[in-house]
Amino acid sequence: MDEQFPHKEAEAYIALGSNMGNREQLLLSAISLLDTHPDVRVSSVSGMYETDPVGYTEQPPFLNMVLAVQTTLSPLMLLRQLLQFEQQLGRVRQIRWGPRTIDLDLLLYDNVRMDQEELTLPHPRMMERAFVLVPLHDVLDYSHQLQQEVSAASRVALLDGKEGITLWKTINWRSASEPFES
Ligand code: X6L
Ligand code: MG
Ligand code: MG
Repeated sequence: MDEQFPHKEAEAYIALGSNMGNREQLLLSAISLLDTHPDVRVSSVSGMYETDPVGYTEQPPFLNMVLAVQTTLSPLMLLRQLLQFEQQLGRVRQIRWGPRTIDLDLLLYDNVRMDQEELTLPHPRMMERAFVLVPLHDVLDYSHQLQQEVSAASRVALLDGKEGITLWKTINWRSASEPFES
């Protein structure tokens, strides 16, 4: 057993998006920041998808992906850590729904349901966003109660074809971060 955390470890899913600067490097930096945090371990990484912008469409295409993480942080502490990492990676909030170096959204935290001003779980709009559902489908734990719903919705989104989502590349996070067997 390789138990980094002794107890109260939760599984959370985080959506990443970037459409400014070196998008791929920004996503990789965000993964690295998360995995380096003592109370977070990145357990699974989706494909990296290039996606047409939605909401505000007059902006460059995004790279989007989703991570599964194991964490001992509470949902609110995890959210605040994500916002701090956004700052660290140069996020400046200008136009609503506008271009950003990095966006880190907390989608799911175990089976927690909460509706507070600071945080709503599950993410209230994730089921409508193919750029979230398709990568989430890559990493979602099959034991999760939402899996069937996400699976169906992402299949619809992909078959639909009009969503503008293409696989950009696949990265092997574990082998990239642990290149040598010892
Ligand atoms: C009508 C009104 C239809 C608003 C859609 C959808 C607004 C998504 C905002 C909407 C609406 C959002 C990303 C993005 C944004 C991203 C891609 C948002 C916030 N973030 N497009 N647009 N990837 N492809 O990460 O999600 S802005
Ligand atoms: Mg977002
Ligand atoms: Mg956000």
